[in-house]
Amino acid sequence: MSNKYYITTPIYYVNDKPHIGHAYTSVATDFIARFMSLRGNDVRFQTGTDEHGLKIQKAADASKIDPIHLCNKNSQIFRDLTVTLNLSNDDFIRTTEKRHIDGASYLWNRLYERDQIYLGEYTGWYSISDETFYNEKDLIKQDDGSYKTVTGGPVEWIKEKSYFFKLSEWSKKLLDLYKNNPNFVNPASKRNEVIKFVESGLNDLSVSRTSFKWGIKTPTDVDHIMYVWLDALTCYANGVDYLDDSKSHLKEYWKNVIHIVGKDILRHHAIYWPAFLMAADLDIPTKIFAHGWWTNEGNKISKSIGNVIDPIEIINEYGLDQFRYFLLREVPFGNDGDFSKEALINRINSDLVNDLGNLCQRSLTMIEKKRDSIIPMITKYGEHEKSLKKSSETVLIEGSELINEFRIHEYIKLVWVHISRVNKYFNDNKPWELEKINEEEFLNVLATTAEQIKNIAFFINPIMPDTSKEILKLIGIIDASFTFDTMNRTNVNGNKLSKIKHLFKRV
Ligand code: ME8
Repeated sequence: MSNKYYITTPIYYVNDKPHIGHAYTSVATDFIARFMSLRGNDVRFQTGTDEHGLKIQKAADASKIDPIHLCNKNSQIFRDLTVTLNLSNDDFIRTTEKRHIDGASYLWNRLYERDQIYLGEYTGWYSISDETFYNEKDLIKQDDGSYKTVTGGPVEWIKEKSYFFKLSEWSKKLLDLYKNNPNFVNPASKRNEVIKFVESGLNDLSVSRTSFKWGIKTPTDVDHIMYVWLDALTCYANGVDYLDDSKSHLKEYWKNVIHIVGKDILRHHAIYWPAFLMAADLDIPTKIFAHGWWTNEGNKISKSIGNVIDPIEIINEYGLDQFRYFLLREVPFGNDGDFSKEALINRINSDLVNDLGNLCQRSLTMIEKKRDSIIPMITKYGEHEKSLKKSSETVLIEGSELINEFRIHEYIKLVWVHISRVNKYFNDNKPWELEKINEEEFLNVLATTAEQIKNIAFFINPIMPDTSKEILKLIGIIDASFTFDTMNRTNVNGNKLSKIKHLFKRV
């Protein structure tokens, strides 16, 4: 099996302002990408912006500007967000780029040539806010007789000429796919929802529009533009040149594809996307993971309530790594979560300041003061030192298994169990007393603690990449390549510390 992995996050709708959901999808995907690199996989990570559709055309019309100008401006806001969040993405694709338009057209042609697309007329419910067609049975009836989607958006009745994709013909193949690859849709609860939806019967899918212009013209009929989801989903394949006939080396990444998405867009990724690909005789992704949604202090986040959480404000107030840690640690990946400042502050003060910050501060300051900043040598592996070594190895082995199952918050818990063991080792050995009675033991405790601080810096790298670098810098490691292999080969004994400073501020 190839060591190359392609990890993707959904491309952001350029019409919205960045909110906590965008930050969450991206940071969680970044975690997975960084963790897999850490354990030696060759990872490619892509994000980008989704720029077509009626919503964008309407917004551009309202501001009397060309849609592409609105897209240019808003896409840059999201590109800046990837920097603010310290994402390790290799690519940022825009659906208005030529490579994307060419790829989407390539897929359309393949579907058309294989007789998977036919011309008809669409009459039914459409939600502009979700850019999604709905069956009446999947909508919620309001007191005034109108309908709303589960995400709360209004729907309108539309009637227009449209090309249809023969989705109904793919039900059996899709059900076989879920049955034969139980890990295709994750977590299991979401897989069951997808299976139920497909079992309830799939209608053919309207895949083109004629009532507005802001989209990719279908290559077989210039009066139609592609349905925005057919267009957008191809961004994943286009980022690695999969939808063209070139000999690009990036195509190799299409062998192991992991899509991380929010639960609201699981249907598009777990049903439409593999159906399009299978119908075009193309390879499908390996895994799809759907994460939950965040609420704000117990309330659904919505523009109309005005309680949208701006990730940049939180980062400015509390710090980036604090925010990343909170997002990943607070909620089991796959579940819904509630954002509250109180919960964020608790995590910062207890896990970051008390546990991790204090460990580094106390032990390294002792090396600074008592050993002129030179980390001593480990001279003995007694029972306690061996058990710390074992605890660290457990993080490596069990951690990797947990991440294979996307159990991010449990990995973090495991790392924190290790941190508390190192803290306990330091406390129980009382180096401040040992110094006076047994110098060799004293130095061994400092050296062992520093060695474990190095390991911890690697373990936290996918969660808090800046803090990870900062800790390594403190113990004299600069420009480390972030792999567990480097961790195992790097020795800190004899290193000179750089000037000690607090890693986290108590809130
Ligand atoms: O869906 N909590 O883009 P998007 C958690 N362009 N996650 C949330 C959230 C919340 N409150 N609100 C949104 C799109 N998200 C499409 C994707 S991919 C080919 C096209 C998540 O900008 C949402 O689930 O509306 C999605 O994963 C991501 O934010 C981007 O949403």
